[in-house]
Amino acid sequence: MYRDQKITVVIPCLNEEEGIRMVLERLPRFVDEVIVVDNGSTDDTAQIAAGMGARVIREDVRGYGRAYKTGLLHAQGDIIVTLDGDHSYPADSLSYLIEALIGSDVGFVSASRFPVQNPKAMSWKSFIGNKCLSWALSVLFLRRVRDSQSGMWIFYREALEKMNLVSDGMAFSEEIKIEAMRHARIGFKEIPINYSNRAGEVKLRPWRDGWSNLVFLFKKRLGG
Ligand SMILES: Nc1nc2c(ncn2[C@@H]2O[C@H](COP(=O)(O)OP(=O)(O)OP(=O)(O)O)[C@@H](O)[C@H]2O)c(=O)[nH]1
Ligand SMILES: [Mg+2]
Repeated sequence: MYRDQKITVVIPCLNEEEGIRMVLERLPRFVDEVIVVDNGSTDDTAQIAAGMGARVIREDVRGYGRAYKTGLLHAQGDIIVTLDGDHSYPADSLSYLIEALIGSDVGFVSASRFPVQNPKAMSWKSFIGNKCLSWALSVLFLRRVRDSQSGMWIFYREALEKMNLVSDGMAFSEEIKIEAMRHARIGFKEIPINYSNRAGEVKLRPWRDGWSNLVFLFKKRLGG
């Protein structure tokens, strides 16, 4: 519990045996529930997470969004925090991020990796891809967003009831932010965080994922 709020952390994982141990070790003790969504890993991610006390939920259909949709269905906390299993987000900074949510007038906070504090943490391809997608989102939805691809969000669970989340892929990251900012009773803001190099192998397919995210943004803009 943190300030009388039950806290759930949801972590989607595809072969993150290297990172997940470090992420779980760094999580603060006040976290009430940790859900690791195992997206068909062939390594020891699930065993390590379960051994460290996380609730492991299996989702065999691959996809970042798919993994999140399954994991979020099981979350029971008042406040949900998400992050990658690759140890790139600051798992020990949860109180700073939760305070930012509680102290604000919005229901959804996204942790922005920009401005980049450690230039080595993000490849140039990811940097350019993120900038282009963030720019496209900002222009299409008339709202400045610095980091449309951030995977660390802090939000009230009740916000989920108001959102229409359908994407199975990486575009889920933009979709949840757009849904939050468009809904008058949720509201969206970003706060900066420190970001580190990921542990383990890169899973992102920059060209394919970048392109499908861009197509998603246009479809979402046109389709409502
Ligand atoms: N790419 C990808 N990630 C998945 C999938 N299912 C679960 N994940 C997890 O979702 C999180 C985000 O994926 P990453 O590959 O780290 O994406 P990213 O953070 O944009 O890219 P990096 O900068 O390489 O970390 C990680 O914890 C993955 O293990 C999937 O189907 N594809
Ligand atoms: Mg990552």
